[in-house]
Amino acid sequence: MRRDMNTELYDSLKELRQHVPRLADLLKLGLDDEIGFWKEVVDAKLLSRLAPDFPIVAAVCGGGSSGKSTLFNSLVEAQISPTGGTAGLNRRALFSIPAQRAEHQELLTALASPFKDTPKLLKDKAELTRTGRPLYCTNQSALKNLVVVDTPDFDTGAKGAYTNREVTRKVLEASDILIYIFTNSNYHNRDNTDFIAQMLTGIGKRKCFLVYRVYPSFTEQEVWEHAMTVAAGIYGDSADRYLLGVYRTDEDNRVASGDRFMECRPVHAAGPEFLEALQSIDAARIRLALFSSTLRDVCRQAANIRDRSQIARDELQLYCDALQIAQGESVREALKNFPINRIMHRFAQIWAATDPTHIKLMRKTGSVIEFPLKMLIGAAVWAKKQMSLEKEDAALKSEYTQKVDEDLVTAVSGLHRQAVSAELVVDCSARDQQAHRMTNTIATIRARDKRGREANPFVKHAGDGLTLTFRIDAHPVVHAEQTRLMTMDFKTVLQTILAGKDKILGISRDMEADLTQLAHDFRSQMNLWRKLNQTFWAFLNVVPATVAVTYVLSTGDPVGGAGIKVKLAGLFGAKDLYALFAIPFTSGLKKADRQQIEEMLRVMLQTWLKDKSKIVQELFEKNITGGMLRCARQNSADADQLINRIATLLQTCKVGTE
Ligand SMILES: Nc1nc2c(ncn2[C@@H]2O[C@H](COP(=O)(O)OP(=O)(O)O)[C@@H](O)[C@H]2O)c(=O)[nH]1
Ligand SMILES: [Mg+2]
Repeated sequence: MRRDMNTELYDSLKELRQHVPRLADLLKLGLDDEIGFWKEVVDAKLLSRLAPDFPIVAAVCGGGSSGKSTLFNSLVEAQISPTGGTAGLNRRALFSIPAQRAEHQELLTALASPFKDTPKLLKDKAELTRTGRPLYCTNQSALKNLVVVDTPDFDTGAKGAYTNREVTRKVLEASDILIYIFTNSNYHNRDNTDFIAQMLTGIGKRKCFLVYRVYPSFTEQEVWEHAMTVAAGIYGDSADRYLLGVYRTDEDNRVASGDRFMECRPVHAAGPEFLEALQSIDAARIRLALFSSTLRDVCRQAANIRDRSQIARDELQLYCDALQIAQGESVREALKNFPINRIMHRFAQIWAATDPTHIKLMRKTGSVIEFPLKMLIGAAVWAKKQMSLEKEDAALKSEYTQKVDEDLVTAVSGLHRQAVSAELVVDCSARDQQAHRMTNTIATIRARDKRGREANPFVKHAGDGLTLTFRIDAHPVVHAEQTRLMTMDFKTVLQTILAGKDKILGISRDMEADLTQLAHDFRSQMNLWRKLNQTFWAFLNVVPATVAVTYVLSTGDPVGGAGIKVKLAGLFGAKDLYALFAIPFTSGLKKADRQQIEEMLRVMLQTWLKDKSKIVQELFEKNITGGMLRCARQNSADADQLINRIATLLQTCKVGTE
């Protein structure tokens, strides 16, 4: 059960380690130092140690000549570490690793992670007396899951300074538990225990076995009392919580001469044998306890980065929305002139071609046209334009082409300027869906962001309360794309877009289909009488007096590929309609007829706008905004997934620390 939990925690942490830096990078949080530090802690302090099969690391420590090296050799069952006067001052850490695991280079590195250096195989015992990277040896001891470390001597050196202070700290940091050995001559030496206590305060308290090297004549009571002095020296009042066991090893000359290994026995006869106690250590639990505060810190930092990412993701969304609004504006700018002449012309052709046979017949005889209407339109116009479905006038064509050119240049310049700008400024109708979404996003950001920034993102109601102005900083995620766009020659961008304008001028296959559908819809809406309605038909043949009209959209809806809701204001009102077709206002079209014609024009414009918007939008995205939008959308979607995943992982890690 515990092992499983440990595995789950380990796996979650490992995944977290991948996702957090990736998330920060996706959203360009710019926290490289912070993230770098976080990764280091996770790798060195947690991941390397929490792997479920990671051996228990026990540091043998104590004052000089207490018998550390002798105990170390006894535990690994080999005379490896030099003991006694011949040893000189031990200056390096010596890791003894079960032989079958010594092959794993990563394990070696992980074991010595505080040293930031992989241990080197001990070849010559004299190496121990020189400073340098940690050393290791292999052992064949029965304790397959135990790594024992011989700690350098840390007694006070000159002027109260501790020799090997740093190496000792690193050894203790690398260890899960301590085996503290002391003798009758140093058990009351506060310098030694204070030093250890001080070290443990910095790196986290390790639990400890006490080993008292003592004369056989000492009673259990004496041994216990002296041991408690040491325990209190290291752990103060909380010694109980940290003591794993108290053992004695009786002075023995055969041990001193290297003929025997030390033997440790429990001070209280009922206690478990030393090796047994070592073997039954619950590594997972000890490590969790040891690293829970580090784990909590790491999780807190990860949660913080996730929170900041959420804000950055929202800001990115906001920028994306604003850029789309800016693009929509430019698309409309490019399509400011509706080629009413051309579209009506084409629609009349379609209408005629799809007329039922009997109507075609009636039309030929001219009997569908009523007198007042003939008057209204004017005989001359009628004669000239009736059924004039031949080729479009070349002059009209070039006039419209020129308008489109001008509109495109204005639109492209505007969009390009917005796209490379450090701040997007867009206006939007307050009733607009997109405006709504952006306002909500801004509110969410404000609520989440404790930095209390006011200036950006920014939204302001215009005096009329109907228009919103958004000012949105260019998001770091699109900076690279902005730079790319800026280094491109603007004239080339413009030329490329202008080169694609043929698609704007022509009537696409899609639009043909839409117009045919439109004709069908109109016809099916009319009753039999309406089918004969001369006004409608006559009207289709009155080619408008102008090549193109500038229309006004009353909504700020973004122009997207699908379904545009266009409301036209002011243009096709009663008077405008007459003006458009050069019909005298006094001729008095029936209200119903006028409404029908208006409706037809509205739908035609809408059909055209839908078709062309898509084309222009594609042109703009291909040449200006596409890279930015793609990158923003992709990163935003990826970040979203990571944010959710990180939340789940943090949950698992939190359970792990409880
Ligand atoms: N008489 C006796 N001497 C011991 C025993 N254990 C260690 N020593 C001696 O105590 C001295 C210091 O031991 P050592 O392991 O080098 O201590 P370290 O400096 O803490 O590593 C050496 O001369 C050892 O031979 C023991 O059980 N009995
Ligand atoms: Mg030694």
